[in-house]
Amino acid sequence: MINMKYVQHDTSMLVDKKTCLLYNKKIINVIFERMMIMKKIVTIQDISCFGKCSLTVALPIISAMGIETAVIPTAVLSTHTGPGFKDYTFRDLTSDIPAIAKHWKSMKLKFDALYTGYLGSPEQVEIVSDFFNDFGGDDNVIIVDPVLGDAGKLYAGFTMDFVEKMKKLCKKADYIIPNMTEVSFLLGIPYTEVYDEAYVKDVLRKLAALGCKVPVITGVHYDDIQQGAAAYDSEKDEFYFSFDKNVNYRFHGTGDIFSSVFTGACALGMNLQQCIDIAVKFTLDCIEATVPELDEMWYGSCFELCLDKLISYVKKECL
Ligand code: PXL
Repeated sequence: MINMKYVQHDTSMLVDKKTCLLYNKKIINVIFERMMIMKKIVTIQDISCFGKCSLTVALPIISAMGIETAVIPTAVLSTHTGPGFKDYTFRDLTSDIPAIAKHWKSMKLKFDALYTGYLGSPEQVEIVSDFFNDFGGDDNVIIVDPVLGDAGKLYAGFTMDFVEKMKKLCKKADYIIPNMTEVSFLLGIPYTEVYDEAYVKDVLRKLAALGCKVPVITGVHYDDIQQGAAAYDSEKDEFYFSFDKNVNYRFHGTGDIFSSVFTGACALGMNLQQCIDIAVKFTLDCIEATVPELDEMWYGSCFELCLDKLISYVKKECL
């Protein structure tokens, strides 16, 4: 692109009109090819104006992976709802979603992946379900991060009615990405921090029985040494695991980081093992970058400092 601009502006005196037109044609072709090969994701989740999670995490991460990111903000909050913030504002954007979908349908927009995160109300989950009907298909994937809670508890404002709606949404997904708390709510089983591989395999099968093709559990750890993700491809009846160092702190927004990288990797055509490997590796990078800044851990992790690493991982896998 830089060379092309150079030809157009700086050396216009040196090349004749015909050559210039030829170059322009080449430029247009390159731009067109680039547009054709560029993957496109739509992510549907809230925008928390302060506190790093949901859209403020998904957008930079997916963009850094070289993927176009369209967004449907589900709500605008002054901060996220996690411990540490109180009296946050919440503007519900549920009624905007059908209008956005209608406009996009009229333009016949297509996406390589539909990716949902935090949804604000049971009604919103139903509207997102309609969106999946309109924009999902054989040529794209649906990825649901069933954001419900953490550390054994539901996030503020969520009820069991909301959990039931989220369970139904999971049915429509190719991939769901719950943490262990969300697993317990989705399956209606007690939350536990002590489990083994057999337990993880058992709950993965039960999650697949909800109707999704591939459940992926995040934050899996059998000890203090390793932490990672476990997945089950129900069509192949195969399990996949990816573990790295266990850094024993809880950081807000790491689930959103994992899901965004996983979604990007999936859209780029990586296989399931590659998808969980890159998501585990980058999430650990972000956690390690935040450890020296422990003040930040309750509102978000320093993922910004690691985006260069993510770009290099993607280049390594995709070039
Ligand atoms: O990180 C998940 C998340 C997303 N959005 C909002 C949240 C949370 C978790 O607390 O409150 C608004």
